[in-house]
Amino acid sequence: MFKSITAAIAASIIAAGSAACAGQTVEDQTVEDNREVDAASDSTMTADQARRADPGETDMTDEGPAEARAVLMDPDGNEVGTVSFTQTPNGVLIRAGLMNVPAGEHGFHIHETGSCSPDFGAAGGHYAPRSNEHGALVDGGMHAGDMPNIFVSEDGTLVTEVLNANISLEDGATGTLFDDDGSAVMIHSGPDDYQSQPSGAAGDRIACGVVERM
Ligand SMILES: [Cu+2]
Repeated sequence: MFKSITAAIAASIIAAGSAACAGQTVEDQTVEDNREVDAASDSTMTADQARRADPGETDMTDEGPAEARAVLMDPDGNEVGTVSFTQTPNGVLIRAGLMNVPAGEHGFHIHETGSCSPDFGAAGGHYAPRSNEHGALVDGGMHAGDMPNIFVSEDGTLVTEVLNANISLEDGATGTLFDDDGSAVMIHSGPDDYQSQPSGAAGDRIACGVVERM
């Protein structure tokens, strides 16, 4: 926020200068610019929230990763898409862009270990740092890594977003994807039923990607 106020003040100085050149009164310009500064002061965002809400500034900080990415591979080693993660004040926004995935409904999870080799079993179970049960339909649920099913088009593509409020990209946070052994994204052959233990009876693991800091 300090930066935006500073920018507003700097803009006011420049604008005042050019207004004077253009023959307008400097006084008029100053009233208008004061309004800008007031508007910035009225904001209830904390400086930290403001920084995170602005992707342009997020990359300039050194307070931990705000973005991450996983490249998904099928069991034959072919790339089938990318999943990107962006920290927000309300959770992690996840965007998946897929291709060459079988059409239909698929379970889509964060798994507990950041490994997809020698096979996708290396990713372990669902990421569950709070030891919840599996599934949104279950009392005592759900795993932090549980997310809604995805629906892939007939042509094998999908672009979708989901906000996961139970995970974080921040070091040391409960639910961080960057714990000691990392995390992986998984797509299953069938849908998650949101209640079967321990993983929603979603079938085989058909795509896996290790979550990596950006
Ligand atoms: Cu899974």
